[in-house]
Amino acid sequence: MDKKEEPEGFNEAVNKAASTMHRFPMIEVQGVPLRNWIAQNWSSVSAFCPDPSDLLISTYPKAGTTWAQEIVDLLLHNGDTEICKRAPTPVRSPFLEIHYPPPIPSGLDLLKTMQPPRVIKTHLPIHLVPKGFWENKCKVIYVARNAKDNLVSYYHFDQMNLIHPEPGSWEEYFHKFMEGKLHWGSWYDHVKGYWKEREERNILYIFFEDMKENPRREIVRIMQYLGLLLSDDIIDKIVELTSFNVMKENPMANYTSIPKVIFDHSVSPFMRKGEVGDWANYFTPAQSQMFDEDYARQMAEVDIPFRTSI
Ligand code: PPS
Repeated sequence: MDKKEEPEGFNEAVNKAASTMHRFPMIEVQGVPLRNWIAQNWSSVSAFCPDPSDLLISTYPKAGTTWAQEIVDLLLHNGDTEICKRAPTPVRSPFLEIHYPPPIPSGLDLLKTMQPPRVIKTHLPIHLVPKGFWENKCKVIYVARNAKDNLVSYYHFDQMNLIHPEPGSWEEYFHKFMEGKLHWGSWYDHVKGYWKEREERNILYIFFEDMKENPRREIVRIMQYLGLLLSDDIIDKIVELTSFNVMKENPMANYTSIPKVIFDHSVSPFMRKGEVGDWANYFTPAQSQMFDEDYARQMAEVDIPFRTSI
């Protein structure tokens, strides 16, 4: 790995601060629960001003962020495997709002060391995205995943992510999801917020299920949105390199580089299953019915074509 692109002492700082790491509480920012460290640094996140050439990849957590980040990095580097293994995902494509106890570097610290154009990740709902992204007309890719699979994936993640609040039982988590009481708030508000603004703000809105069904088609959509034109062979190569099985084995894309005091992959791997329809292994028929009724209420004002199977 190019020394310059290693996280600026990130792992060392986390390991030194290991005894202070725990499941941090959340504090609401404009009605959205965020980690206390993010909330306490909110003014600097909100003031971040991107370059017009910066690209934002936005998602509700566990909707396919890492997948989209890998696709974009490969597209921007013409499918060059070596370049795309220069650093782990969060270093190649920093996480805008992320903050930890100091002196662990934040996403903003990392962004300051990089020259535009940068590929920036966020989980912020649209109303919390720093206004500079809109003023500078940055491109924004939004990936959405059907609520049931998103919930199941987030449930497993909150078990292995040791700095997120305790997930509790499946039943408890199921209710917290519907009530928007998880990190980054309501899935329903998140997907609706970007959906309503997608035309006005030139947001490329894509679905996890479409990416699974026909990854090539969706990669081409992303390529076109970015104004790139790659050869068919390179596109085929990117389809292969961003398949679940290849990314799961790629240490620069599977989050195994993150210290164990944060991510414990022995509890549940970050690259867990990568499927559509896994929810059916967790939802009881009664939960599914309750969820569907609540979903119909919360999503009544929009018609977003989510699919829970393909
Ligand atoms: S995070 O923490 O919010 O950035 O997580 P995120 O990357 O959004 O979501 C992780 C889930 O995406 C799955 N994933 C993939 N699925 C299919 N193909 C590829 N290439 C791929 N890469 C990541 C990952 O396995 C998580 O979903 P689950 O259902 O838990 O397996």
